[in-house]
Amino acid sequence: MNDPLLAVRELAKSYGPRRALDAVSFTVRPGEVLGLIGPNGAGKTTLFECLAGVLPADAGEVRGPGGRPLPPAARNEAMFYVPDGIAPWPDQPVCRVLLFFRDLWGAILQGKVWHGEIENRAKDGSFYWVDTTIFPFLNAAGKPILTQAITDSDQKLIADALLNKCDAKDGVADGMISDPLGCDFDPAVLTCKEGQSQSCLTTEKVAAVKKAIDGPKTSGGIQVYPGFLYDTGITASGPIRGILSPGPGIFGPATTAMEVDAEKEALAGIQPLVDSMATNLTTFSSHGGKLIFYHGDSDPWFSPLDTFGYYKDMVNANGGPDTVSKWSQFYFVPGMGHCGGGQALDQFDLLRAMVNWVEKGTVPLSLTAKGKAFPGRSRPLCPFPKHAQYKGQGNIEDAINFECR
Ligand SMILES: [Ca+2]
Repeated sequence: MNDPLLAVRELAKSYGPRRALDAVSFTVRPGEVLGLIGPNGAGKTTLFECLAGVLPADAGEVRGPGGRPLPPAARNEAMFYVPDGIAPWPDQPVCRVLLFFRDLWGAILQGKVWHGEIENRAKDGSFYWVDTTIFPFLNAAGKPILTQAITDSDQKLIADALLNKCDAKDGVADGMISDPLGCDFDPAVLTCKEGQSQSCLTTEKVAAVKKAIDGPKTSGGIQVYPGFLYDTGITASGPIRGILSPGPGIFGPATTAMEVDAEKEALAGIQPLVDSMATNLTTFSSHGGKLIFYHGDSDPWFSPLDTFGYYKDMVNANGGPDTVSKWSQFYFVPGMGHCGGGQALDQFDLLRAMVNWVEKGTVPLSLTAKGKAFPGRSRPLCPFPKHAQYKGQGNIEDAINFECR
C-alpha cells in the first residue's frame, strides 16, 4: 500500500493580480506527515481552503485514495479541515480536536448518539471538561425521526414566509402562487439572528430546506434529478405529503437509505431500454399531432421541473417556442399535487381543449380551472410562458377578472 492518500497537481489560485498559489503539486502517502511551513501570506491557508473545497481554485486537480478524482464538492468525504482560528480547545493536541469533529459529525450524519467529553470555558477563563451526550431525535429502532426534522411550526413559518414573498406577485394575495418560476423565495430569510430562537430556523434547517428543494445530487455535486418549486403545497399533509412534510405517506415511511450515486449508475445502465427523453417529434408534429403537458407545481413525487425540463428541450429541438406553440403547450398548475389535489384549482378540461385544437384548429389560449379547495373560485389556466394575473379590479373569485399574461 504505497498509493498516495492525497495527490495534488498544479493547484493555482490568484486574488486579482496577486498569485497566492502557483502550480502547487505534492502527494501524501499513508503514514507520512507533511508540514507546510512559510511566513504569513505565503498561501498556506489558501492552499488548505482550496484543498478542502471551501475556496474555488483557478486550476489544478486533487485526487484521493486509489487515485479517485476529488471535485471540490466531494472533498469533505475524504478530508477534514479545521482552521486553527476556531479550535475549541487551545490546550489540546491537533489529533484530539480532529478526532472529535470527525466522530461528532459522523455520528450526527448517521443519526447516531455521540458521547464524550467537551471542554468548556468557565467565566474566569479556565477550562473544565463536561461529560456530554449529543443525540438526534431517534425512534425506538435508533433511526432519526424525520417528522421532527422540520416541525409543524417550522413548516408554518416557511409556508407563511413563502406566501408573504410570492403570493401577491400575480396581483392578488389569494393563497395561490400563479407564476411559479417568478417566485424568488429564499428560506435563508428565516435564519435565526443572534440571540433569537423563536419564529426562525437554525442554519442547519435552512440548509436542509434548500437541499430538499434543490433536488438530489451525487456526492460529486452532479444533479441527478431536478429540484422542486417553492409552491403552496411544499408543506402539504395527507396521503401524498409535500416535499418538506416528512412522515409516513401511502408508500410507508420516508427513507434516507437512498444511495444516489449507485442509483444514478443503475439508471444509466438501463437507459437505452427505457429512454423516454427523445425530443425529435417532427414526424408526430408534421402529421398534425398536438401535444399538451400539464404538471402540478406542488407535486412532491415527480418534479414539475422534470416535465418542464423535457418540454424546454423538446421545444429547442423542434424549432423554438414560436414554431412549437402551434402544436404543443405546457401548463403549470399552481398548488396542485401529484395529478390533483392540494390548495389548487385542479378541475379543468384539457381533453375538450385538445379536441377543439385537433378537430377545429382552435389553439387553446386559456382554460377555466375550478376546484373544491376554493369553492366558488375560478381562474384561467394559462399555457407557459403565461400565468394568470389579476387585472386589478373586480371580484377576485371570478376568472373573468384575470388574464393570461
Ligand atoms: Ca396569488
